[in-house]
Amino acid sequence: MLIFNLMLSFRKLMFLKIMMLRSVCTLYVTFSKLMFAGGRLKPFVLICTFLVIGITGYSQPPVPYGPVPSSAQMQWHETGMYCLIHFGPDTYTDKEWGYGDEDPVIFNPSEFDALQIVSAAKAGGFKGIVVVAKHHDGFCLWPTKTTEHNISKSPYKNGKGDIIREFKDACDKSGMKFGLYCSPWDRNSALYGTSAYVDLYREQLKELYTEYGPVFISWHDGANGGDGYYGGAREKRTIDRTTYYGWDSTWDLIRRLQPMAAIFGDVGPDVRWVGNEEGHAGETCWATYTPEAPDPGMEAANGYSRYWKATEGDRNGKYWMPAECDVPLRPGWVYHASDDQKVKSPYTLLDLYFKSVGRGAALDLGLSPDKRGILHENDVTILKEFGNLLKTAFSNNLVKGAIFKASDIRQNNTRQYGTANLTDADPWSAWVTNDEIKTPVLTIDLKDEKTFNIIKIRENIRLGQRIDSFSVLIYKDKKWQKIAGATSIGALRLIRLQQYLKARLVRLVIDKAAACPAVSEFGLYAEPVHLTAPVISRDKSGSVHISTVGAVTAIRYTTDGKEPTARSTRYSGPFLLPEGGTVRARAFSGSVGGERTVKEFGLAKAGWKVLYPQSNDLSALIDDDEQSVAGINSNGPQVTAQTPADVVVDLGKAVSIRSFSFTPPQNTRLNGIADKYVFYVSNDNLNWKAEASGEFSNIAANREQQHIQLKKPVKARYIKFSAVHVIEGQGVLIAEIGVQ
Ligand code: FUL
Repeated sequence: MLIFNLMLSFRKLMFLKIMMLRSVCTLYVTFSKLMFAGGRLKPFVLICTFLVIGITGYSQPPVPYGPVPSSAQMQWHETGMYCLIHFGPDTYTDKEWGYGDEDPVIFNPSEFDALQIVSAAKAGGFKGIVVVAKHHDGFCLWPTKTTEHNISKSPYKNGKGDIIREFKDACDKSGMKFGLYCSPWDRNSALYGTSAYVDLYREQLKELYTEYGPVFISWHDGANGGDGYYGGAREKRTIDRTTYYGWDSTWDLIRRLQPMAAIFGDVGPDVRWVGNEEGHAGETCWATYTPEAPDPGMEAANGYSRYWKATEGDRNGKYWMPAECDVPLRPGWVYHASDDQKVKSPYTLLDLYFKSVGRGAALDLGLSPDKRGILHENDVTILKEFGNLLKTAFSNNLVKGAIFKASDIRQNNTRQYGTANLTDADPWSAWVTNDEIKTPVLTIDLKDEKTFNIIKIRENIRLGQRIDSFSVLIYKDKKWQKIAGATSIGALRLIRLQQYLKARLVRLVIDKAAACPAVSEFGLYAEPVHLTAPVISRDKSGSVHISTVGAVTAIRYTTDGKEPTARSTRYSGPFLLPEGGTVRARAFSGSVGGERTVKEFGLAKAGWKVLYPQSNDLSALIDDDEQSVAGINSNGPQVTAQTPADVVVDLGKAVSIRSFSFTPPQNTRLNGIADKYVFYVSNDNLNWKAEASGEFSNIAANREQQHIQLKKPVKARYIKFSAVHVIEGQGVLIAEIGVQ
């Protein structure tokens, strides 16, 4: 041990000598240069500076590892969570994507209130908003000179309105950051597909970034090309998304006008799409990334593709290109009254927060003002509850005041690199070790036993992503026991334990690092105890089952639209709901109620039969289980992106149908995903009447159940779902078909 310590001291001494020597040389060179340049006082100042550095600790800063964030990316990391606002003609047509032929006259919000929307986002703990200034339908929410298809042609404020200005002012007023999303795909423009459109698109960006800055993010989505109005041509236009937009020049333009804006796109350049619209990054999620062409066969007809790697990033990626996780608060991005009960719950949002922000990415939550031009009451309440939850969960860092003992501190310089940096107000000041120490240990004495279920850790990302993996241990039963471990840290890593743990001594062990670690925060927290939302399901016979986990005294439910209270019907076993309806349920512990679940059911499928195609077993598409998938590829010739595939279902008896639903497979593949449909009904399985047709907009990215309302209710015994187009591949994959 003594020899080891002596060797260590010798190494440190040598290290110091080398450093001193290096500094002296540098000084000598500088000194000579200045002398040569005729400077008289400057060398003196330099000598003094050198002496000060020497006396105060000859600090040798750690060298960054790999790519590091730019200033624009740093401010984006610090923003962490923001909201994406979709509001425009689609709000009034009840669609996710407009075709481009919408009459501006339909855009006339009676109570538009940007401050109500921005304030609700702020109450939810979000730090900024991104407004969709133009979506795929091409309607511009600001009075642009680039196209007639804009707000000045709407009755809103007699054509004098400017939604972007109002949002911008509301952000300034409430201290929220502001960002913009101007869709490159424009289904209205006659020029789309030509180079003149690219010029026009850049002009739109120029207007936006000159008039409405500063923006913290410039958001660009990847849905490009397909059919549309295109100035009346009503045709399909295909572009080569890798070359058409000339993104490099567009990025240059944005950088010039908004140098502090992070540019978001499917593959960066500053922030990458995480690869799903479910709001979560991979369990491992590196901020570094090397974009590659999409996997072969993954390119979609409308330009969508899946970047499988994006969810995780690349450990030694070429660029600093962290992930953004976008997800709507409701099932879709645009307001639909039929989704009023489907707003994600505060605990669902908290879960997404852990899986996005807590994995070093950002959370971008979609908000959709309703036809009035404000957020629906349910959305406002949920945002507020989520904000409170977040605040409560992270209000008390249990390591404050604890005693920290690090196995190593860089050059023993506790002031600059010591453990006090782990809990100070600066999120990036860090505990750093000497270059050769890559697997240090930090022991924390909390002084008392404390209960926690959240572990928080951060790296000083200005020095790159240095740590490969780490473990957290507690001292229990006279030994150190591992309670958690993870890989990537980066800007933030939150670990949410399955259960609350009690400990006085906690240890952070860096298991592997590419360079000496620079840990800038360590925290332990306890989220409020809560009763989990029950799970509601219905079997094929029409029986509803409700279950929950944890210690509860009762589950209570309603089927009449009322909120379940401690006096509502107590669930004592499955009950029948063959005609469908809405079930609301909550767990109770005494009189304290947990989070509620709302589930809507259509007609039970007990007597249903798939009549066509007959060749294989297709019962999976009417088994009320969205995880089981039926494949149809035997519709005469092989089903391709152009050839329709039909499914005929016998409902057993004539029923009244208000709407039909279609559930795509719940995976992320594009193969076999229907994006255009016709829905027919019949009473004799011979004469068919088309009751609805259209596109499942955005189904490539968002796999929510599609709900199509018929113009008026019809009575029928047979239904036919015809997939007239699939995004990719041959054949159609269907998880579920239903009627309501
Ligand atoms: C996607 C769009 O196609 C969706 O409609 C939505 O705007 C989402 C945020 O981005 O690319």
